Amino acid sequence: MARILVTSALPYINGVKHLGNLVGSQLPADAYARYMRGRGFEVMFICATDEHGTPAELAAAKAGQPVAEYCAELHEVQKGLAEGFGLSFDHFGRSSSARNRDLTQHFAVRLFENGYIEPVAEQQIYSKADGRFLPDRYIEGTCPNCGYERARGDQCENCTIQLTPRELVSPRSALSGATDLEVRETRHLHLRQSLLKDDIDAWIDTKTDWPVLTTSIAKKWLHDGDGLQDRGITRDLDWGVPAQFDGAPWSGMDGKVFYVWFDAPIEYISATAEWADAHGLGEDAWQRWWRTDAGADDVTYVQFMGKDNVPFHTLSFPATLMGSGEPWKRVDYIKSFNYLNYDGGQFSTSQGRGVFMDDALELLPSDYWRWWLLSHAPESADAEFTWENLQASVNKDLADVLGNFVSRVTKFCRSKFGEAVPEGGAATPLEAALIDELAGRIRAYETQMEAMALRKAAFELRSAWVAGNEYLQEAAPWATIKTDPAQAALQVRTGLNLVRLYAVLSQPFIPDASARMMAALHCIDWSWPGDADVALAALPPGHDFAAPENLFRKITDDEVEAWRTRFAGGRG
Ligand code: B3M
Ligand code: ZN
Repeated sequence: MARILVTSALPYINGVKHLGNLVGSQLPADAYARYMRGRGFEVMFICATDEHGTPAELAAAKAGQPVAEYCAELHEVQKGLAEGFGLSFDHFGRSSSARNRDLTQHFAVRLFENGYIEPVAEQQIYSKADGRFLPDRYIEGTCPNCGYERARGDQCENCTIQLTPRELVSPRSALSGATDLEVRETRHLHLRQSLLKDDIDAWIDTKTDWPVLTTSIAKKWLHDGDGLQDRGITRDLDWGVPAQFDGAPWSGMDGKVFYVWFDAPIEYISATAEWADAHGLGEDAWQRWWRTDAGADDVTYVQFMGKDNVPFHTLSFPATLMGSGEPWKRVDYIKSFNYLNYDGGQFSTSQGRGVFMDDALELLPSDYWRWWLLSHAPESADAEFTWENLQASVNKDLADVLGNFVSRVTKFCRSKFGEAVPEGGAATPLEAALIDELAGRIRAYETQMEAMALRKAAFELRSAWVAGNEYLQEAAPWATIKTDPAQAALQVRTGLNLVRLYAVLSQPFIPDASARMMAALHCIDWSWPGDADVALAALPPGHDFAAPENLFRKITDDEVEAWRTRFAGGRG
């Protein structure tokens, strides 16, 4: 049986993610993984927190915590929120794991041995007071462009101009404020990506089915300007994977760690090893997903990410894998997303603007958010979140269409036939037409899900719900029962089977509601519908159920008003 490896871009550790982050990687990856499991594929769905780099150190400093403690805490927070949103990771790892340290160092050694990593001497700012080299972001001074006094060595936050530390007027250490800075020579490891440019280019040319958003970004980086550049992959930080270690074929990297974008994608692999460790499994349990010499040739590997992450996944991570000269599985398909905007502006973590995962779960059940986000995913262009739009989707699609259908069918059955599937007469052209329509919708839904076209898939799913409502409206068992009880019974039986069908189909989008529908039906048969008519016979006459409470509630105008006001200010 075919196997599918799904990875979501790793959420950065420095705080709770907003809904724009969620819909750009983790959530669509989850819908896809759930769908593929539903279709019977063996799926490995991997995510992790991305924990290294200056933003982690700075966030920890701001929180007044040691960075390791901060990361451990935020990992648990993010893990809890992922569970709250029903994200069905097989493993949610940590890029700070021992597995990732070892594997990152392993790749670096292999790349060095193959000539793709070399130590390069650089001039860098050293702070005597701090006793260390300072990364660009750790140097502050006056912006030569706008005069802002707290510009950073990489950028001025005030006028956004890109800077180098040496351009700052009166530079000082952001750590200690020390001004006795001097330029010293130091060595860094460089990844010689330029040597792999043609290989990467040729590899991307084989990916003719990739979205244009993905390939155009990759091609731009490969060909614009000077083309693919060699990159420094070490930094002067304490927190990260140490660049000097036992068995390292170089010296002089003491006090340095690998650049966060070097080790983060390696964590996709390491997290799968962490999964094996967590389940007491051996090396081949994870290697069969990742090593083509251990069977990973059979694996289809799909990555989900926001468009800003594409260069790292199309160029530098493949360069790491290729340059190792080892048989690592490379990505087969990259699904990338545009941005979700918030009420006329951008979601912003630094400004606390928009709705964050914890806020969202406090307001409404996760299915409501999942449905809105996935059915409005920023696929072909940026998308916009508004409270009215959320309200309209939830109230119409979930409450009026799906929820109302489930409620009408189950409650009508209970009042007329009791809480068991009634026997009923023979199918009429009305049922035949329903089956026809559903068959088309189901196949279209499959096509869209397989293409990871979430908006279109959501449309087909909703259309399938609508078809059931229209059937019920036309069949009108509440009228039929007065003249032809057997016919009414058939209509109700069809309706109850539709509930099961909807539970199975909807599970990638609204897993909690699906589970409640199945629980109400006392059904554990999640098998995917092959033929629509067979699927509508899954619950046989006599099968008992219990009419569920309302599946969804409506969002009121007052709530919309209150939430808009509450979230206007940012979260401080
Ligand atoms: N952590 C994405 C970000 O926070 C970055 C993804 C890493 S994927 C290997 O924008
Ligand atoms: Zn400035």
